[in-house]
Amino acid sequence: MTVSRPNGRMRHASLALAIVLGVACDCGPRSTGGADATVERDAPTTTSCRNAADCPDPMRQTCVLGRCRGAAGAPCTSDEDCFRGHRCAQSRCALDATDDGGGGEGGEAGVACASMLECDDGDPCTIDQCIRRSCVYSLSDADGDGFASRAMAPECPDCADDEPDARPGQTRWFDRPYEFLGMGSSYDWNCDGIVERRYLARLDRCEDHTRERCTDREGWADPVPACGATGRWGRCAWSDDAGCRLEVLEAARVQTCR
Ligand SMILES: [Ca+2]
Ligand SMILES: [Ca+2]
Repeated sequence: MTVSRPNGRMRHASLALAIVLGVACDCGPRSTGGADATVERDAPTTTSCRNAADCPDPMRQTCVLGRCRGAAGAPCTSDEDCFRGHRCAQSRCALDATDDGGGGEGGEAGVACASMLECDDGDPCTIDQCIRRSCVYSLSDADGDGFASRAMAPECPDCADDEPDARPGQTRWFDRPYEFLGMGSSYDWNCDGIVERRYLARLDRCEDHTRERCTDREGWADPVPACGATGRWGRCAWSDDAGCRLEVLEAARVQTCR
């Protein structure tokens, strides 16, 4: 993922918006300069950018995925040119009265402002906006699970902000990995940095056991499978005729992880 770094606040806002939009931020250049540096020929309604300084109104706009998007008062040709919670009306972004303004749950207003550049709560896990002349700070939580995306900063807890089941404290076990932003997959569903397998017990060779050691403790008859893989699950069982033998309880148990 490539993120241009015009300055701290603009970069913060760009990345935050990319996360809110549920896409990876690739704010790299789309054009090399000259007369076409700010407007794409084949998409005249889209203002392209490398950072907020390329946008017509950098006080109200920031660069998200190579496109200028803005707050209330910023120039626009469609809703796509405006922040979440805003609509494009008469070529200017305006707050959408039917929306909560993009603050969402946990949004807080207070400090007076003229632009989003004046709003910074110092928390890397929040999106800082200037709405109706007040700073609004809202958690960068695109999937709505109550945890901010780790893509914002390492201290933000959500390891996959486009997958609500992947979150800190997740107690369920999964037989499939989640994908994150097209960069790979993981079974770390509880975001603790460790992939934990649920079933670890292994059986020794049942045939080697005496009657006393031929317990009915259950376990894998094969090497402990990787996450999502299957193996034979069973126990050692005694019979006077055959001695200690493997009794397969499940021919293809799935290993689950988190
Ligand atoms: Ca989240
Ligand atoms: Ca884990």
